[in-house]
Amino acid sequence: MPNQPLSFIQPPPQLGNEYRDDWLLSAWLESALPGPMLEDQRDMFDELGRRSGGEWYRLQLADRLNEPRLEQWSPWGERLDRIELTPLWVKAKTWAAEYGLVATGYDDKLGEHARTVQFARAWLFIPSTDFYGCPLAMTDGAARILSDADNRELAERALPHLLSRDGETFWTSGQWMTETIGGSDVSATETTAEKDGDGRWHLTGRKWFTSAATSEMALTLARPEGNAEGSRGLALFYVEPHDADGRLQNIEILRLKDKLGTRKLPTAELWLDGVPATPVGGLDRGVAAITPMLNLTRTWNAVTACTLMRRGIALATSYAHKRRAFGRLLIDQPLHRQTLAAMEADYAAAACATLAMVGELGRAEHAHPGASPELLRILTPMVKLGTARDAVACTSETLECFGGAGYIEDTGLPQLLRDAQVLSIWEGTTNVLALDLLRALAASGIEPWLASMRARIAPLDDERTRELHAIACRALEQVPGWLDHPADVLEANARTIAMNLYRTTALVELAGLAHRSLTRSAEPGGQKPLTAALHYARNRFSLGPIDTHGAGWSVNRD
Ligand code: UCC
Repeated sequence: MPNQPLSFIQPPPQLGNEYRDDWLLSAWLESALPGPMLEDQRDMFDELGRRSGGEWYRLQLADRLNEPRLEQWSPWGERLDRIELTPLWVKAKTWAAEYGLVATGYDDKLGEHARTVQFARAWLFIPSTDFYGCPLAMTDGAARILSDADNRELAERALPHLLSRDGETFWTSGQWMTETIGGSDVSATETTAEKDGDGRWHLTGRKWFTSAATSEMALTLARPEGNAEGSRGLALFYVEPHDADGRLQNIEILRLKDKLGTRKLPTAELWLDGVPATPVGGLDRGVAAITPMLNLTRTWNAVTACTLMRRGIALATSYAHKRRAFGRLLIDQPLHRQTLAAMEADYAAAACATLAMVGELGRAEHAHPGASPELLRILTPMVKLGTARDAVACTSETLECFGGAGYIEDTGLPQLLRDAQVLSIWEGTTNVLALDLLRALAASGIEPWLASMRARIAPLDDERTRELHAIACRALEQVPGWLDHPADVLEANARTIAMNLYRTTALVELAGLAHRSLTRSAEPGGQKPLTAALHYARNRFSLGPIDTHGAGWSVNRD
């Protein structure tokens, strides 16, 4: 029997050019970027799309079993603490630099569109490079903080590396926040900062979860001696973990973390034993000082969520054109088509909410007359939490689209779901972000968001998009009712409120894209956003009820 030729071999799914095949991303870029700018960028998008669906995807599959390795000791007893990265990760650093995946966000020639161009490139890079987006996210956050900080010396030292387009000189940055006592509640950070006789600072403590531990620099929090407890007593420090010979300076790598997913990331537990460090700014308000980095890593998190959804859909759609069951291709079976359509509608909605947030980020950073920093502050936690949960659902559905094959490791499919699961945990869990959204709403009120939504739906009141307009209007009418409650009711319902606002944002942005695409193009491709928007509005869009009675929130207290 083993030598018998198999009567049937299932052709695997294949990817094409991930830029050309992603109608949503193309439609968004067409409507968001000025024509000449899009023409300038198109070759690079095309190249990234080709490599993402070809060479990089194949490398990712070939690299499947490789993981970073920690070499702690030499055979002769010398402490080494060296991390060997996976082959794909080693290459990804050069590609990231050469495609300007961080630098483009700071390219003043692109003005308020710099973030859209940057994240469009990242969109294509991320799903084929084993979460190399993680160090890029933190690098972006560090570049933002150092660009804005009043610390010329640090900016002059690090920024040319963080924004380099040359793999040899490009640096990535870590973000060392999490400690055993403080994962979500960072204010409890135990790491201390001490000044020596020469005025230099040294940090001591255990950092429990430091992703990309091989980075050339990191931003981290520590409590200067004598400072008060709580987040205001923390300060933000800059650290270069290695000396000129590439040896760790006063840092021990205790272990690499044994994680459910993102296993190519060398996430480590570190012991800081008097590490030399430089304050980025003042010696207090450290949590507030690091929030620009947090908000950027949350933006990357949302982009990553969309790209994993898109990758799952691309693979499942390809497979549906190759897999025959019950006498027909899957793509010809109405229920399977409906499943794929739902995934695509969810992706389109998540992507529009995310790209709208990215556009808002670009406008805010360039002080564009239409910018609203308050709106951006509201959108960031909302879109991060919503897209993360959508990505987990969509990648889970992806696996089901393959039946048993989706559960088999060497198809490379289970990694999608494992990786997606991190998105709703790191950079703030769903609940932490829902509370952060309430914090943002307490500061600005809901008006910046409501004004933006109203402005976006106004043009939809025409023949082709009237149904979408009506559904969006009904949702907006309910918003004041979600928010008009005492603080304890708001807190208990923060997640429902956040998801309702996220879904409404996603619907409005997708409907807006549908309208702009119809107006611009009479070609059949111009209809796709409308089809997805109608499917989303009719079948996927649902709003949760606010629990004002406390039945849910008093569960299991006794
Ligand atoms: O380190 C990590 C591993 C890296 C992995 C990188 C992944 C990249 C993914 C990319 C995809 C590929 S993960 C670390 C993750 N940890 C977190 O995200 C922390 C989660 N916890 C929170 O977000 C909490 O809400 C805290 C820590 C921010 C709460 O801090 P406090 O101090 O208890 O709360 P406060 O007092 O409300 O906030 C302190 C100040 C306030 O300002 P002031 O002092 O002016 O009143 C807040 O308004 O910070 C302000 N603030 C913010 N400002 C708090 N959050 C924000 C915000 N998001 N934006 C602006």
